[in-house]
Amino acid sequence: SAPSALFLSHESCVYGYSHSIREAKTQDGEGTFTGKTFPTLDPRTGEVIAHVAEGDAEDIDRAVVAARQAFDEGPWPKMTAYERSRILLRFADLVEKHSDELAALETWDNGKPHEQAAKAEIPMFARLFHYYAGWADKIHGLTVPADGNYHHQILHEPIGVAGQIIPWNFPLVMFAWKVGPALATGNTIVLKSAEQTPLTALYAAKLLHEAGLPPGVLNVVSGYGPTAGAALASHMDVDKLAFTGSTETGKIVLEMAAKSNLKPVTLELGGKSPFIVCEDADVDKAVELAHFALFFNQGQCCCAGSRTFVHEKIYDEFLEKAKARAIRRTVGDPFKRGIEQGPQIDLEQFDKILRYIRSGIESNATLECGGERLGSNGYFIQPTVFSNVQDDMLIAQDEIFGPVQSILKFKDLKEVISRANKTRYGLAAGVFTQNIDTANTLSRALRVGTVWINCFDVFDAAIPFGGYKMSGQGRERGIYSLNNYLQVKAVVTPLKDSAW
Ligand code: TXE
Repeated sequence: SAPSALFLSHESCVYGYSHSIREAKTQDGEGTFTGKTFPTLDPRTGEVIAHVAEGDAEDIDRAVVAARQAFDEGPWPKMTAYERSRILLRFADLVEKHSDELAALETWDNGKPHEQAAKAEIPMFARLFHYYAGWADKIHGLTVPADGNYHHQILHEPIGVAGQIIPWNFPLVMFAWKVGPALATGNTIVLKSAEQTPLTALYAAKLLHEAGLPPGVLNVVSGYGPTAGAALASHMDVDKLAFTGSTETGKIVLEMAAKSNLKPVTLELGGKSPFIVCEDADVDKAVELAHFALFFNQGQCCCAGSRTFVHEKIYDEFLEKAKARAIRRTVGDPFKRGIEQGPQIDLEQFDKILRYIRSGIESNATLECGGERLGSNGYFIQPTVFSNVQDDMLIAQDEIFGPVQSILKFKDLKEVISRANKTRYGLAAGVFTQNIDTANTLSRALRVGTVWINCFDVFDAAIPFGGYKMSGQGRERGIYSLNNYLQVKAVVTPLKDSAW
């Protein structure tokens, strides 16, 4: 019979979660095809948390076969929508019940502050599934009064087997953005988690199974991008691909999708979001929000406000206060109370961020504070602030994905609009002003998928998220995300004149 998930096994878990993780094997107890494993590391120390079964192309293939069988033979797509909704609701309730384990695993595998995981991300994860459970029985087509003596029906059908590739910065939230709409619309799934953070996807899959999700509907494969990820993107029997990650890899998977079976692709990619502080801003509040916009989640957010544009009239005061705030930021063990910043995800990202800091110094931006690793263990980086940043510097153009704030000075609105838009990205923007006209002008002029005015990183299950330009294609969350997983079928039937 089709396995409900392909995963894990193997020892060496601490904290008492080993039991749950070990349980998360395939239903029939199979391991991966090759029997290979890879270690997942604790970013606080670089030590191994667990060895995870390493899925490769053959495992993706088995997972796709299982998902196809579950799609074709049911019961999932053929269940009543209400039954599907009930399973999703039960899952969301189980998430709430197991929120302690999920939050601890998320922090352990990712390094994010435990308070953030426990108070914001796990509740958001459950909320997303409550939201999508609500959609399951409200998805329907149309009847259209088209020309001619015909009955025109438009059916909205599940697309089939969805391939989903997710990153490591918000492992559970990314899981929900992808799995939620795909399940609500009646699809089956093969999901490849990020190799840095495989644990919570496995735990969530186990809970979905417990909630009553039938075998084969969700198949989680842990593994690497160029092997498992590439096999999924180029698979001939996957009907749709959803990807979140770097713009570079986004281009690769789009090409693979085109070269294989032309599966439609949604992409949520990198960003270089402007955060614009206007001259009328309350400086203290603007400093705090700009700090949050950049440093939240160790700076590892696709929508991070990574270009802080400050009006020249308040620039000096803002700079002093932004620097003081960064120096005050508490960095350390993410399991400790009051810690605002944990370690970066891994050595590769850690090195990348330090390289960008060196590039900022070499290009003559002014290093106001930070700039170095913190301690000698794990992947901690000092909160770093650069001033005197110019648009053409690498630190103002590339996604650093770390705790590095770049502050730029501007004179007027026209200028800042043009500079804010002068990037290959278009994911989000922040605007800080007390003037409604300025807010309206900027929100219309900025070529980005989300504009936050006097707030930042406000996320809601019902509000679409996605990018302009090279930040992606399509939208996730909200009503828009459902269409990513639906086919549209027109059914035309002649009407008998005599029937009228
Ligand atoms: O990303 P990748 P990485 C950005 C951020 C970061 C940079 C690199 O700037 O510094 O990307 O991070 C899978 N075929 N973002 O290397 O490679 C991979 O296994 C198929 C922004 O982690 O894009 C993982 O599951 N799949 C971002 C996922 O793609 C492949 C979040 C993301 O990895 C693959 C993360 C391949 N050839 C990083 N290669 C955001 N938008 O939030 C890799 N993968």
